[in-house]
Amino acid sequence: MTARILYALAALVLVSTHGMSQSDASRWKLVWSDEFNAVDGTLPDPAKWGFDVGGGGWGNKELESYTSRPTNVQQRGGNLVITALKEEYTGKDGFARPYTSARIKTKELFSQAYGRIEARMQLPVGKGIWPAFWMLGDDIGSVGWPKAGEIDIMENIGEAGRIYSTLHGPGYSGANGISAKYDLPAGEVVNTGFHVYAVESSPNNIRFYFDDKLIAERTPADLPAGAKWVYDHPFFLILNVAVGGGWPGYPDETTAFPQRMLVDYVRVYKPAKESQSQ
Ligand SMILES: [Ca+2]
Repeated sequence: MTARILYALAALVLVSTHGMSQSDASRWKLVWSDEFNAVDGTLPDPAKWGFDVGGGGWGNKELESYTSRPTNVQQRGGNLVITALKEEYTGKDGFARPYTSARIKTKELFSQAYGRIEARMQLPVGKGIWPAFWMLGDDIGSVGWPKAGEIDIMENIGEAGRIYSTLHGPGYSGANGISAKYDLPAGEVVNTGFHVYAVESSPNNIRFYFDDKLIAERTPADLPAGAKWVYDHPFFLILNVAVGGGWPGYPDETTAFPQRMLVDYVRVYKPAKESQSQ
């Protein structure tokens, strides 16, 4: 066996350990990605990501001010690093808030309906620390929230062995979102290594994955009677680490700072054959 063949086999093994099996890989065609491999200290690529900045709670009674400073968000060591800091910071609104962090989005830069969206991440875990990888319908500017739809691929609220995947839409938003709680296999945690968090969607079907494990499959039958399925249009991507909020609660003396979310990559796929049934 030549070295080249050995190398090719090793590469296949590596691909298969990153959350997508080889049979899955043949089903999907990569259409957008950010590998976050730029020079250490650089901000996210402005051609791919914009910032949400400021405070005010973001509708969730959060405590942080989001900034676009490298101290809160930068590429380093091949990862995007979002860092939540305990520091008093006064934003443009003139209010001093006790924490800073970052929230980036592909709004007006990239959105897609259907396909597979995945991120390989190591999460921060602590009381009141709320990392998330999620999507909003790109018609939010015209129809508003929650009519635009929200797909929360991964949220963590301070439990190292547990994540949530949730749909929000009209009539089932906020605390009434259609949520799935996923407990990791015994002994596994989200904050000491990388895992792949993914969603696969097709008309009237959304499936959430942790590594290669199915967390939940959603269809219009899962919604409250008469509620509208609002996921058959393009969505943009969001990555953030919130500090505090009505759902996760608030930092206490057990919460260490800084808290860092590491994102090795975000990749978006379409079906390899557009006509292929999902
Ligand atoms: Ca990377």
